[in-house]
Amino acid sequence: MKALIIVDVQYDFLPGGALAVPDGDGIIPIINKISRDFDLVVATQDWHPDGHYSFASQHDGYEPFDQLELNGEVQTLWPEHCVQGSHGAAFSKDLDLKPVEAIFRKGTDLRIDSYSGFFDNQHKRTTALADYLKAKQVNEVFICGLATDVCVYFTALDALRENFRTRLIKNATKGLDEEAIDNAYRDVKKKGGELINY
Ligand code: VGL
Ligand code: ZN
Repeated sequence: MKALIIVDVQYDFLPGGALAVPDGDGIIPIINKISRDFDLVVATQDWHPDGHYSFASQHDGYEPFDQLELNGEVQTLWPEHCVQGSHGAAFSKDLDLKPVEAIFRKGTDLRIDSYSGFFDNQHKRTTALADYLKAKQVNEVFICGLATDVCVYFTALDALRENFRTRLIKNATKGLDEEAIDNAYRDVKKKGGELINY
């Protein structure tokens, strides 16, 4: 059984948003078309409490995209984005949510960031996405959405770790940084994932 995972198609990651992915909106019609072909479609939603530690504004002297060490891990600092209940955290109205059976929210712990739709960045807390998919007899996942080099990438890595056959749909994902996107593609392939165009 195959499932489509739609990652973070939220206003803050779209043009005009706080952490906009250039041309991020271009993938929405493609996702809407693809999602009709799947028996199971789920979505992830970045959903941070106000004052989340991943926000540069929480760290004196730091700017968005700077890095610092948090809980022993390197954390990239971001502009404030996807604050719970805000417009920026909402799914784009252009994304067809009708086929989406379940939504997995992440980044809800004030102190720990979560790029992957499966686990937080420290692999301490699960969203239960893997158990959900396994309970539905899913063994293959297709991943699309935003941003290729951040949440799509880490979701793909965890899907591989959870032993799903993992395909990343290149023409239905957009990223922030060209070099990071290339590295993400290469790493997903190296770890046994497949890159496809749909
Ligand atoms: C994301 C940075 C911070 C993403 C989420 O959805 O790719 N990127 N939070
Ligand atoms: Zn975030």
